[in-house]
Amino acid sequence: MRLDVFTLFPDAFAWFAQQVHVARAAELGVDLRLWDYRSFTPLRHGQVDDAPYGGGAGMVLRIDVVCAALEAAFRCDPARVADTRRVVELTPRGRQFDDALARELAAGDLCVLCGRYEGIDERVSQLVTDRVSIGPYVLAGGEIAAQVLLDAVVRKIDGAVSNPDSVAGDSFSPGLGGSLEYPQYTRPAEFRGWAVPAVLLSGDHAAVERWRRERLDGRERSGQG
Ligand code: 6GU
Repeated sequence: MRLDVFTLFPDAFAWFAQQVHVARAAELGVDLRLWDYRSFTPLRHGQVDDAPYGGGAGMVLRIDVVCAALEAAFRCDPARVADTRRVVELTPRGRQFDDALARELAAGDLCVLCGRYEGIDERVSQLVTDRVSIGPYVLAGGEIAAQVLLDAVVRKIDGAVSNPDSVAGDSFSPGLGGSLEYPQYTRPAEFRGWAVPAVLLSGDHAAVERWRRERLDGRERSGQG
């Protein structure tokens, strides 16, 4: 499986690439490649962005720069890259990312385009299969969003997480019927007077199961209650 990431800040992915499940995926043949738009720009002085037509604040990543990077990486017409893989643009205007989409994106080769500044020229829509946001708020760039997406996608790759039960039981996964995981405790059994629920220490597996089932979907209340 190929995972190609296009970014102006490849260094931002160094920590991510070292995560245990990502390193494990690499051993299983997942080929993570980071591409710097700036290395492929056809413009002088490494220029990658420009002012928006119609005026307004900020700078927009140029479509010719994005195309040049895709062409160099895949050695084909940039508009054809989407014929063989999902091509995801990360943008706050995209469809909200969730567990089901993570599962879909893990099923084959994946190409991820990070935006910066005010985003990528809208004509990037000619190149992508998906436009994805990680939530209803605006980040300065797509790099953190890409790592959120890739972290979740790599977890779905068979063998990337050593204990498969750990992925099957993830919050929001079909294994939990889309629910959140139950609460977890570990030693000490009591600390500062804060006790672990007695049922978890009882050794009664059926009772533990029942207790956990009752606590699925224990969504935390927001500040407003
Ligand atoms: Cl994918 N990008 C940016 N810049 N902001 C976001 C986002 C993406 N998802 C939520 N906010």
